[in-house]
Amino acid sequence: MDSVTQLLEAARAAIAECGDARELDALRVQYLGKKGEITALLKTLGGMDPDERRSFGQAVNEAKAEVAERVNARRAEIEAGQMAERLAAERVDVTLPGRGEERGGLHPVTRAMQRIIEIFAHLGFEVATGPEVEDDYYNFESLNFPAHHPARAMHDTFYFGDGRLLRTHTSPVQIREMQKQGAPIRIIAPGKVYRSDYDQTHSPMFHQVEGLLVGEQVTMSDLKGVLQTFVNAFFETSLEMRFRPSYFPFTEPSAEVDIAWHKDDGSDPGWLEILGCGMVHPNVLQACGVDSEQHIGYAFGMGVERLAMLRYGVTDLRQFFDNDLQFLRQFR
Ligand code: 2U9
Repeated sequence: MDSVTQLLEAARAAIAECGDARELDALRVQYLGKKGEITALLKTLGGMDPDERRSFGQAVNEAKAEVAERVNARRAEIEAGQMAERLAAERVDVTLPGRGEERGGLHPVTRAMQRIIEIFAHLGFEVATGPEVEDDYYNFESLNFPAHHPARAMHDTFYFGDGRLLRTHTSPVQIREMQKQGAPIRIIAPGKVYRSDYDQTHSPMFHQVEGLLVGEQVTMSDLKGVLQTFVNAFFETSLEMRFRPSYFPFTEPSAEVDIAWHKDDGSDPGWLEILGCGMVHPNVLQACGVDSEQHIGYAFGMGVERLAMLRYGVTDLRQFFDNDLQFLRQFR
């Protein structure tokens, strides 16, 4: 009987002192396991006479029940303590102020693009789009670029090596559209274009809006009138504008368009090139199945980043592509 009492006292003390779930389990095995101390006492019952066996058996069974109950109670305490610790550590103060929300805004290039499209839409032009991956025929050949002509080199084309290329202008969209619709036609082609070029005023990807109008009685002064209307609307002021002779394979005659521009620094106004244009070359009309004896057209093209730089006073084109929020927030 003394051995039961001693064992029980030792077990009570050990369980009470134990503060760790794993140690507690070791104690459970030590006392109640198959090879445990209480189990060992029960195994001694066989060699006892019936009276002794009854009283000793009862004492051991009571001890067994008490140890089991104390282990369970202690386990519940330990778990409750752990939960309380976790709750304290992971406490969220729901009264703290939130991080706040900020209103976004359209990218300045997107805004300039939308402005350009809206102005030409008012002038009756429909928007046409097409693939950015093109081939030599649609990007060059149909646009009257002779094979091996230096004008191709001017475009610093990205080639895939399998005959495909990244379009260097949105003109292929208009070729495809003219092949589909024929004449008369009045479209603009906005979109991304690609040229292997990178500095303060050039980026390998930029945006263009090109325009094409083909009809039966179309003159270069119609073209000039439309472009004058456009620049006045885009810059929201009456601007002096001039055509300066130029060369593009796809237009003849061709012109670059300058506006009289007053810089912010108060210096004298100078001529600033803002777009290119011309009368569509007869070879281009023929490539689209349009009879160049009966039809005539004009075309123009502009770089959207360049117009956005002028309108918003941005001096380095690369700022448009840096994703610097301090820069972008100015346009919200
Ligand atoms: C077809 C026929 C003719 C589109 C044109 C320009 C002149 C032009 C430049 C402006 C700045 C390209 O982004 S830029 O470097 N573009 O000067 N583009 S005429 O002529 C076409 C287009 C399609 C079927």
